[in-house]
Amino acid sequence: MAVFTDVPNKIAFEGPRSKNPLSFRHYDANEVVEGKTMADHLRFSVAYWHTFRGTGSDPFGPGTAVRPWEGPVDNVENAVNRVKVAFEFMEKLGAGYYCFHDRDVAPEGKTLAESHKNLDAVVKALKDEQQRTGIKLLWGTANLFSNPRYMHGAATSCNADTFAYAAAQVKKAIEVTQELGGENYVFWGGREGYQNLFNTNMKREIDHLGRFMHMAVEYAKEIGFKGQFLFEPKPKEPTKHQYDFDAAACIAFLRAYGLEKHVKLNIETNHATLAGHTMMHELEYAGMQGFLGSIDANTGDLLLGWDTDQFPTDIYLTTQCMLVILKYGGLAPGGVNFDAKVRRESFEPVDLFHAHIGGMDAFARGLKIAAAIRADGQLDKIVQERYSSFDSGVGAEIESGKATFKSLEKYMLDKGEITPNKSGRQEMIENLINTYL
Ligand code: XLS
Ligand code: NI
Ligand code: NI
Repeated sequence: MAVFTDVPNKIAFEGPRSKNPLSFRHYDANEVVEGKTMADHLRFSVAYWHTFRGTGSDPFGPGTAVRPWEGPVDNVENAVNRVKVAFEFMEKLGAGYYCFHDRDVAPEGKTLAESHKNLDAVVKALKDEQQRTGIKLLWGTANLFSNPRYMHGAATSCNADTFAYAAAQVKKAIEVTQELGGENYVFWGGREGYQNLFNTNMKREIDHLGRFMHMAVEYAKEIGFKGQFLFEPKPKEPTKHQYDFDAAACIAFLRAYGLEKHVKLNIETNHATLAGHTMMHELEYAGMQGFLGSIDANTGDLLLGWDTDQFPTDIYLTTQCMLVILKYGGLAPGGVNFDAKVRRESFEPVDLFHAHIGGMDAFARGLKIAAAIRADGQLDKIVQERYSSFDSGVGAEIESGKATFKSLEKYMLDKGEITPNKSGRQEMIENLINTYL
């Protein structure tokens, strides 16, 4: 049963002057930028949870979304039917990848064994559709936050049985990710944090999280799962404080627990802004430390204080993202996953197309603009010049480790005063960036 009958079989690239809202104006999958196709740079992925399971509910009311593929009961038969709808959507859109949590694709059973069985049945359907369409799994993950058993968290729960249940669930999720050829596996903390420090043993909880991730790494090795593990920073929501606060906190955690060789980061825009950072900051921080793995592309509403998960349409934002991503050599085996949902008022199925088309076009423009900035080289030159005092003389001695406090004191006593500072030229640089937009 085809669902998106009012949408053409393929969303086509029609160029910037197109008046057709169901076309790409900028995303041309085969266009080559810096020696690679746009499709290979961007590796767009659809988030199963938002796009096929999102209802538009919010704390003030139930869902509004019209989703003809959601039957009255959530059973395996319906889940398998939904798989066909999902692949119809992704095929028409021309996204090469998708991502899911175990519980997005298959209903939870009454027992763990039943849940495993449900998942296996749906994974079979996913595999068939992957083979039919060539669409691939960017990453899999486990939902360790919706079921009431995870009220205190999963790997950081105060209840050892909850830890055990989460471990069993992640074991299975890694297995199905491997079965589907998933290129990555994501840990997002869900409820791994605290509401109140008076009842929390933070040291024990974070130690448990470290142990949990080691078990995952060990199991992956045991079964030969070659995908990249990713850790997704988020500072708060639903908890007051999440242990995976931001890129810096996640990297410190991975290093402290000896996981730095096995896990990279999945950086999400709205999580960056919740942490009081920009997405560019988070990408740069992860990139400079060698931890840039993948991104969850969305955006928040800066007037609202929560994870609104909107589709990214701001070209300034996508330009900043692509500048940093190109600088660090791209995202593969990661990609650009739209961890984003349509607004509650955009309740029709076709709105899902408008949303993804907008996000893909915004990233295509960001990619082209970033490539133009890099080709022009002015920005690079400004930054290089800004630090040029470290290229030779005393600066080079500082960087190479040759200089000491003693040698620098002698140098300054001889010299007397510093070489005059130069302007940071921030406004001029901001004007320069605008000339490429
Ligand atoms: C929630 C997270 C979540 C992860 C996957 O805020 O972004 O969707 O990406 O568990
Ligand atoms: Ni996310
Ligand atoms: Ni999020």
